[in-house]
Amino acid sequence: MTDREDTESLYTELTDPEWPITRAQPRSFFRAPLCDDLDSLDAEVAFLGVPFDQGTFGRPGARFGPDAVRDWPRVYSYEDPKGQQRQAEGYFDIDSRDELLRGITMADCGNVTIVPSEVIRNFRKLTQATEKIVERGAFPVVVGGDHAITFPVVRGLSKFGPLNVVHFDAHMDYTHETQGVLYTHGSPIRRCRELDFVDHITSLGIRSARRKPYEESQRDGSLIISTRRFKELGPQGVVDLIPSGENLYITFDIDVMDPSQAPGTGTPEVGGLYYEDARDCLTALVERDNLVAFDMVEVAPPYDSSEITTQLAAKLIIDVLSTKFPSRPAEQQQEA
Ligand SMILES: [Mn+2]
Repeated sequence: MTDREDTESLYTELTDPEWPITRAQPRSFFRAPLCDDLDSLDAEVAFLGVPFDQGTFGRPGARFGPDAVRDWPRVYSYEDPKGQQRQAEGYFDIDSRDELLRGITMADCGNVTIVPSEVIRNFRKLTQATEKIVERGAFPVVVGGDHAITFPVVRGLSKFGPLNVVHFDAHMDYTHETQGVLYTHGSPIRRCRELDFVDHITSLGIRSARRKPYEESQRDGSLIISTRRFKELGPQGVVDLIPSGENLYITFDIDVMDPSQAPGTGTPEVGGLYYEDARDCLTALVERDNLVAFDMVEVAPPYDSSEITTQLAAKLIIDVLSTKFPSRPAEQQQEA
């Protein structure tokens, strides 16, 4: 059939037999299949949403982050109209002329069941969910939520100690306590520092800091690279300064990005990273070290413009995953 005949037949037949005329496919990250029971999780990559912004001082809204990233329509790895395919068909990349993530198995494990005003209980659930995901041998990708969620995730990764943490953020997030409260989005890196199995911590892209947490982070041995220094060094120069360890966790606060590219966040700061800076630094780190889990936090859709912040978050997740999990050859896809 010629292309023209094909086009005509599509008009005359009105429906494509491959696609149902209605579809009740649930929203999921990159249209991955759902997993409703962590004890039977069977996938290489496990997405977990944490619709929590009870740790936010100023502008809330990050609780809508997970579903906004799920709904980002143009970056997806599964095209199966019935949503039942186990392995990703992949996401076509114009630079490599190949699909990214082809043949990788992914699952959307849904959201942690957040309850209002019960921060400790919510965090316990998140730690348990993280532990179950790694027990099942899957790679957790946790989508927040505000930055307070990073501590309960990292707490669930003790089997990977010694664990290095690389933290992308405009802010230090190293405040010990605020009016006696330990679990805000101003403290997650400080809480991670208190975990015995966490080894070295690096904070990248910092440009809004106060003296006390800065000096405390220096006392505690953290490496801080400001946005200005990041731009002087370039992404590879930054990676060369970061100590390499046995295992790596990356926490990515979207406010590290320049607000022109990521306005949809509670605490934007002028003068941030651009997409290529962040992508090249992330992929160089993931190529060098053994990344064991990853979070993307502080995407706050109520402040977004044209969904560009959600798009950026979705794209960076794909960049990290496709570096960590190279595509399988097309012919192996069925057997893998
Ligand atoms: Mn942060």
